[in-house]
Amino acid sequence: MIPKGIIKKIKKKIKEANNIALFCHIDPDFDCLGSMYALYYALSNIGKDVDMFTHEQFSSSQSQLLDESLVKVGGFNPKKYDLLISVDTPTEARLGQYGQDFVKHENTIKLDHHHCQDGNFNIAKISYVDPIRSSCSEIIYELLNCLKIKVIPETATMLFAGLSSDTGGFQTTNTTLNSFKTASELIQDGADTLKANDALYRFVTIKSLKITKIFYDNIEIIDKEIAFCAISQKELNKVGATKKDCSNLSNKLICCQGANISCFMVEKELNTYDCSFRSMKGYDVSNIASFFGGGGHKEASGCCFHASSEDEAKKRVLNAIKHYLKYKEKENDNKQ
Ligand SMILES: [Mn+2]
Repeated sequence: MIPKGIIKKIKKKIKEANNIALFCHIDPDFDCLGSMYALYYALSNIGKDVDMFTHEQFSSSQSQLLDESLVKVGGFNPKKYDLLISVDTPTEARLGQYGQDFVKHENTIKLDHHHCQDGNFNIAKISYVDPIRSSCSEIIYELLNCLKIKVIPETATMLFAGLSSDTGGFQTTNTTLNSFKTASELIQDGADTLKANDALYRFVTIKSLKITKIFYDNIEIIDKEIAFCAISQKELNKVGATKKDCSNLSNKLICCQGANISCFMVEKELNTYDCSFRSMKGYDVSNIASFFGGGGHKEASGCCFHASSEDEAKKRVLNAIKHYLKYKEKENDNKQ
């Protein structure tokens, strides 16, 4: 439950604001985009002037669900807005090019569900962060209800997509009774689940199918419990794909039998390696990601780092995972 004091503060800020700017994290996923679009539709519907800011072009599945013409990339003028709201974004760094302006602005609200470990996460004047929530979309839904702002069908569809995406289709361990309850209420509010599911799970481009083949070929199981897969720039280029065409693959990697931790490493630019970690219940991969300056959740986290070669990157990341598993083993021994 969002505390009444916070609701009251947010209500006042929204009431007083005419021009509102919304922000999401770099490398945007469906939860942050869904949360941002949901707020956009809801606040526009009550007569506010709202602009959304993002960082890059959408992936093909994102542009299938979201009206890309509604977002701006760059060109943000903080003086134009009397309220800034960030969603699903723990730190200033994750706000990318908007981070500095956001932190300096006098009226800011942060709504998030990331557990903060490192970095400057005290970025807004008013903050509501609940790491127990499956998704930021779940928080936005409760907030709109508490603020008595009508959840119109467009808003409901966006929140359903965010909720479904961050719970891996209501399957990951962060899925709670409240996630299902929220989903059912969103459907009552008119969420177009078919449209959301098509974009999230059914729609696939030829190039992402081709990169999926390479993904399966490259999977290795290390020490019986680490599922690892690397895809190089060369391999991406061969099928005309980018990192964005790989976005769902790390969820498949953790499904390998016996795997407790998975790491999907994509060379997104030359010598720049993007790692996406997943874990089974009881393991915390946000530890490993934060070692490389990244972060996220216990079961899903990510980081990006430079290395002189794929071999070096692989070595470093596997060392970190093995180190964590050893520590985990010791911790278990101590408990017994
Ligand atoms: Mn999220």
